Amino acid sequence: MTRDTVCRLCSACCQVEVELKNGKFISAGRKSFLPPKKRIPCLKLQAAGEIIYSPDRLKAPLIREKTSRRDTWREADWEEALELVTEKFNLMKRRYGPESVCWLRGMAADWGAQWDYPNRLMNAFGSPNTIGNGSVCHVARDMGHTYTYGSLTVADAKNAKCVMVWGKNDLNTCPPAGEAIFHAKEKGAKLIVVDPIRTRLAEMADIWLQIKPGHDGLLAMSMINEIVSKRLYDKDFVSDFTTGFESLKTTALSFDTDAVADRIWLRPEQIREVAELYATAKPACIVDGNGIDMQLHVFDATRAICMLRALTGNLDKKGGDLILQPIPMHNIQLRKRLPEDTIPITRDYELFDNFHPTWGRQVQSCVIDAILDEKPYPLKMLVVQSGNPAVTMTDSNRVRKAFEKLDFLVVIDLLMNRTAKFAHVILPASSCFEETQLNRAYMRNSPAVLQNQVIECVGGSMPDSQIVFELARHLGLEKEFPWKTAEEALDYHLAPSGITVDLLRENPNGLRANELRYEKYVSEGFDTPSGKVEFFSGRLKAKGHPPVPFINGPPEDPISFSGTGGDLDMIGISGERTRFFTHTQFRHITSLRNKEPECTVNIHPDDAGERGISEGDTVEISTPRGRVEMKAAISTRMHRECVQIGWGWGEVSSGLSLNNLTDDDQRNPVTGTPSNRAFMCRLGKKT
Ligand SMILES: Nc1nc2c(c(=O)[nH]1)N[C@H]1C(S)=C(S)[C@@H](COP(=O)(O)OP(=O)(O)OC[C@H]3O[C@@H](n4cnc5c(=O)[nH]c(N)nc54)[C@H](O)[C@@H]3O)O[C@H]1N2
Ligand SMILES: Nc1nc2c(c(=O)[nH]1)N[C@H]1C(S)=C(S)[C@@H](COP(=O)(O)OP(=O)(O)OC[C@H]3O[C@@H](n4cnc5c(=O)[nH]c(N)nc54)[C@H](O)[C@@H]3O)O[C@H]1N2
Ligand code: SF4
Ligand SMILES: [Mo]
Repeated sequence: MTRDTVCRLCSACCQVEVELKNGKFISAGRKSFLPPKKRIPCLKLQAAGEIIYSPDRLKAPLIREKTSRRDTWREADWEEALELVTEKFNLMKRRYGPESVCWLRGMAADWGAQWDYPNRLMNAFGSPNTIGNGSVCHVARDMGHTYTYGSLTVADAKNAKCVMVWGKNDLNTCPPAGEAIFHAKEKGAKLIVVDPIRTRLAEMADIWLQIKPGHDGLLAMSMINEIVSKRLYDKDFVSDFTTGFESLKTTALSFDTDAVADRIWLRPEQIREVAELYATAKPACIVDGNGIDMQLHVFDATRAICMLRALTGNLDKKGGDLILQPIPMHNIQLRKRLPEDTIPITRDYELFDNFHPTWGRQVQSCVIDAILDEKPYPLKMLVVQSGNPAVTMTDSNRVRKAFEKLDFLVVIDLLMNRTAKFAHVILPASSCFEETQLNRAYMRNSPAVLQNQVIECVGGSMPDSQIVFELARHLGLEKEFPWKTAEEALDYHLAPSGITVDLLRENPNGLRANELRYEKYVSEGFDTPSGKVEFFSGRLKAKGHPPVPFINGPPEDPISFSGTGGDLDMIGISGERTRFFTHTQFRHITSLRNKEPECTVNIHPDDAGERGISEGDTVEISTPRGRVEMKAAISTRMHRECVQIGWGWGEVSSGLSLNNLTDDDQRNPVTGTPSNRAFMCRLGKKT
């Protein structure tokens, strides 16, 4: 028997068909518009059975017990565990106020319905502190898009004549998008890749820009300079649909291409060639990604890239970058329930907190600030859901100190991960094949496709939605959570669209609430205060932020620990992501681990030679925040003076945790983003 659903083993949210036997998951295949031979295989999906039925899955809630000699874990039933969590919620509320309780979200349960439920619960409970990890993932980029033209765009690579891939590696991280790029290339589209690493996509590219990490804003501004100076921009679009062109032009002129090229490890003629190709091959799209997300300049760099889309008239055109067409849904977060004067822990990032009606609060570093520095007030209790922040948050030492200081920590996860080891209660969640939900990818853009429960919950686990609903009932919030099932909740959520869960099940390949339309801005304008694309933003100016990206000219070095001097002479980066794992997940899955048994650091042969490092040697990498030790892999995929450090291995051993090295002091002033992916470091052979 086969069933359709959406895989959520990573955030690509692929549509899949699952093979079942006697109610058990046997295998799954990804749907694709390409014939089977041309598809990009997903090894994680091939290992889904092993992941679902892993003996490491938690089978019952666990409660920490203190004995005179050590802490142990005891299995409990759901009722007892939820009672205990409820008692602590209420205790904190009485002692310190409801805002002392915070819900911290990782990426694994998705940002759609599964993000709305805890927001609703916490708002109804009285705490504004439901915090996601969007400051280090794509939400900061989403804000850059939204502030420029009112919406995130998606690249229509399949129909493009030129695809510019900027800090994204879809062959590993999003196979459906990777296949669209393959298809376009086969039909003759030009491919430009901007990436410090020679990825497989970079090898396929017509032009590969091996940019200095963290410097993408400079490249975008000098491309704007080239396009404006050579009058390659779309004059009609600029005059009819944009504001602030003259201010952008003046700013861009200070990004002299020769000077920029010199700073970012490129040749001036490469920048000129790319600017010309991108501006003249129509339609062209830009696929932007996580390579830009963890940069200190993420907001301005993203805005500058968005402005390239607008200048060239590629917005909302077939083969260009499409403005989203979300399905109409209720906003169920109950944010307005909080008193007007409620202060969230993210209060310094007010614009980011409010740029979108449902993204909510996403500056995760503020959680650690509030626990350690007790500002704006102390956080005493944390619920961590579907994340492993002990490994994935910036500056692991600081995170560890914060977790040790908490009065109470609840973790909702499939496994006993490194974060759960700090917890007082662990609640076992079900995997994506065991629950029904609607993912953000399918809420924010049509068609809507259902993630459909295809097997019973494994062991004593419970789907994330049910855990939130049950906790809400224990907290006396049944009025806000009248739903018994995910289906009931989704039907309410979806009501404005006329779509129901039953209809979605009848249409497993998705339902559109509205037909696909291009150039919607002609009749509707853009969803910005001026109704136009804003090269100059009055909203930003009013709050003291640069109204035009990089309005003060080329910025100082944006990599953390720059200027510290001494022997911090290498740039450490985390990227590209591997095909076999999702962040810290799946290292316990034998078939995947066999493909990549250990963590390595890629080093250019010249840098290795200078330090007497050979292939397989153990090397030490350190920064003022901490150190890691791992095996050296010598490779020309890297630029000189740059090392690529394996990502996500901190789950296996804390000595392999890349975030031992990262800095959380310097952050983007709008989005609170630290420079997680690029930092100065020392490299040496372990003696
Ligand atoms: N230095 C540096 N830092 C980074 C990054 C980087 O590249 N470099 N990347 C950043 C990015 S983009 C992101 S998104 C974050 C990722 O950070 P996290 O979200 O913390 O990452 P994961 O390791 O994927 O942790 C997911 C956890 O959720 C559990 N899980 C899986 N499925 C479910 C489910 O359905 N329900 C529940 N309750 N739990 C589930 C898994 O077992 C795992 O323990 O890290 C960020 N941090
Ligand atoms: N297999 C797998 N798939 C995943 C994930 C996973 O962990 N594993 N995680 C999921 C999540 S949460 C996310 S956010 C997405 C991310 O998906 P992508 O956006 O594709 O993320 P990465 O592969 O981390 O980075 C993309 C590229 O950016 C490059 N890069 C690094 N630094 C820079 C820089 O300074 N400038 C530029 N221009 N490029 C740079 C990297 O070398 C890499 O090739 O993937 C999702 N899918
Ligand atoms: S890429 Fe991610 S979402 Fe898609 S099938 Fe593979 S693991 Fe699942
Ligand atoms: Mo992410």
